[in-house]
Amino acid sequence: MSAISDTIAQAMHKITDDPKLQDLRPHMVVPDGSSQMTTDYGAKISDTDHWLTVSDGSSVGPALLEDQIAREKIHRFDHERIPERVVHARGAGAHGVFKVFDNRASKYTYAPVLTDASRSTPVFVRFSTVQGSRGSADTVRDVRGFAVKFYTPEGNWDLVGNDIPVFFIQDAIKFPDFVHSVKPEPQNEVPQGQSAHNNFWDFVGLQPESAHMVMWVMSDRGIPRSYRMMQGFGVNTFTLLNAGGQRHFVKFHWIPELGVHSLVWDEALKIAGQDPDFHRKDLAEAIHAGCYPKWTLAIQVIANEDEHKFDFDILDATKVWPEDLVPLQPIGELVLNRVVDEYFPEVEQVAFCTSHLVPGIGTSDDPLLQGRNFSYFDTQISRLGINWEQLPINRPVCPVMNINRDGKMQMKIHKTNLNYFPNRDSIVNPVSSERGGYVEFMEKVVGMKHRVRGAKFQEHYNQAQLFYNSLTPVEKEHLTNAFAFELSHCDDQRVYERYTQLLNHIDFDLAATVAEKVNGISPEKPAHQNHGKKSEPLSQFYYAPKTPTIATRRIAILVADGFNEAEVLAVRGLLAMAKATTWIIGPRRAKVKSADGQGLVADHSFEDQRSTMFDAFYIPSGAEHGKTLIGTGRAIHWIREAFGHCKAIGAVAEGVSVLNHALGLPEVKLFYSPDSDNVMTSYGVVTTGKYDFTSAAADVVRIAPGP
Ligand code: HDD
Repeated sequence: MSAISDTIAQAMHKITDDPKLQDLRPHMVVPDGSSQMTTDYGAKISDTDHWLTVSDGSSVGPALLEDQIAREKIHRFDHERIPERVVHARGAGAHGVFKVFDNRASKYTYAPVLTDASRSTPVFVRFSTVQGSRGSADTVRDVRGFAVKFYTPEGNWDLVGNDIPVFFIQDAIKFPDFVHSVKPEPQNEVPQGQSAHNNFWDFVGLQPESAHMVMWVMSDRGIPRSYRMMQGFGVNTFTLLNAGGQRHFVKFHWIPELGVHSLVWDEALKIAGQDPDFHRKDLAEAIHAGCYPKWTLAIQVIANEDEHKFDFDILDATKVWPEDLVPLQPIGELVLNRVVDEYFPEVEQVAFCTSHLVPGIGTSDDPLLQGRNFSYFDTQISRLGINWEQLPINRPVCPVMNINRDGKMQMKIHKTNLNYFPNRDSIVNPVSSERGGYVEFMEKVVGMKHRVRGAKFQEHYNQAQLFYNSLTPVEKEHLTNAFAFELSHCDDQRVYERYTQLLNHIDFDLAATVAEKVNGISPEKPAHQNHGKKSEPLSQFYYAPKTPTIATRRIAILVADGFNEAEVLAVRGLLAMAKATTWIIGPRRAKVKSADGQGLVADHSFEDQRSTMFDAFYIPSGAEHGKTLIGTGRAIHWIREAFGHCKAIGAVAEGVSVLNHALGLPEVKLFYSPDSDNVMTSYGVVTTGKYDFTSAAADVVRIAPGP
């Protein structure tokens, strides 16, 4: 059994005895066909369609306030909404499990969640975008949230990270300014789900510490193909405490099994309109298909005594710890294996706190993290009330016992007359560290009280340069175009001019190109010499999957009446073996006749599911079908658009003629060898004059992930 299917089998098994699922079960309501309708106070309802009125039956009379059933329905409706998250409002979530490979992290920590390989820790993960509101689109250019709640027997541990390893600001006190600047502007609440506006670029232009993070967001990392294909980072520096009392600084990384992949900007823009729920659906589609998204958890560790050995401050969240200086150590894996049953009680009500740590894992003096540790609890009180941790999705799977009491929506009934400590019966007592009580690392702290950050926090461009230098040429081109797009949406000259000047501190060519594109200030010489250093893992290409796979990729099969059905069925079967999903796209969502069989019902038409929704497409053979596609404008546009987005393309015989027609290459015959059955490959397009089932089967089996 392969490693992947092994994990899936384990994950499936664990679902049945997952302690969090058992905890949630009593709260699940499963109506069946015979359920009787009642009010919230349990009285059965005889009529939910007619408000109680005074009427002789032939005309409508005044409505009566006494109608408790109608009033309850309306009251409940009026109060359905709660405040959306002030940032990260739009998101999607799923349940899963986390397991460590072995106890290799025990040199650094005694937290069993990171060291006990016999454990399967249930988790809930919420992915999100930062800027847009709850109803905004998934594929916008933005940072993605990657928040993980581990339900451990030692309490909940929340690792609230992003898909980008650094942050815009160094100190939490600036967070409200940053968020105000990136959110829709106050005078008109424009724009939604975008940072392409004056206020954002004004703020970051005046805050050079954001330069590094801005580079990441303008790179392809800002437009991931899927939540399943992005890295995650704890971003802040945390600490680990081992059984010997030694402390290490740590950064957490999530590495996706499928590799890091992005959309291209034109796709991202179009999908935002064509299917705003693209990422949300993609996550559910993969889990339903049994292709469980999976990440490796890796840690970077720095010994306590080495804190000051680097030319950057390791507590500065605008800096990465370059992997060549501090290597990644893989320690475990996360698998998402269960979709939510209901969005609101799970995804909307899940609430995270960076300060929720379990023994063996600690916070650090990172000034951004310190503020976060205050902010999250506070925001949960405002969104969900002080008893938010009693909500099913937030409740730990271990016993909770203390003298915290009351507050709105208290669910617990404590059977004791003592609600303070100490008390005459010692009903609830603190626990020593030996017996699992949380203890902080004892640290000597001496200093003056003042509002400063350390000297190394003042340097802002070295790592922005390192990131830029590490990109491949195509990534650099995308990044340059992203800057141009964003700055060209700013109409305040001071804003776009200042930012082009700032770019010149990172790279002269980048600044010059962007300045030319947006009418910014063209530099004469570099404001800061680019140091020329690179770090390979900063390019997303570095994280290509170890074993190439097409699992979960969406592949369209373009057909018109007269297509070759035997060929299509064979191709579908082969792609299904490799766990890709195939979708028949035809002139209408109805039966499309084939030349040789019953025909197939198209899943969608060219009009209603555009090429942007797919990773690849294929055009089978079939004389009539080929002629019809050539004469169908929407199909031709479909092909051109997909080719422009560098999609993988396959075609056979008449399918190749369609490609040549659509791409305007008949005289070049780039994709077509009409007299030969050889397979031809160019520009990621694979064509052949005749479909060869045997070699195709061999190809697909070669890349298939499972047995
Ligand atoms: Fe934050 C939500 C990630 C800095 C204050 N943040 C939130 C979420 C993620 C992050 C993933 C969504 C959680 C969910 O799905 O419910 N935030 C980060 C990262 C940061 C960061 C990686 C930098 C390292 N955040 C940050 C600062 C502050 C906040 C500096 C305040 C001082 N963040 C919040 C918040 C939110 C939040 C206002 C909104 C909703 C929530 O907490 O639960 O408290």
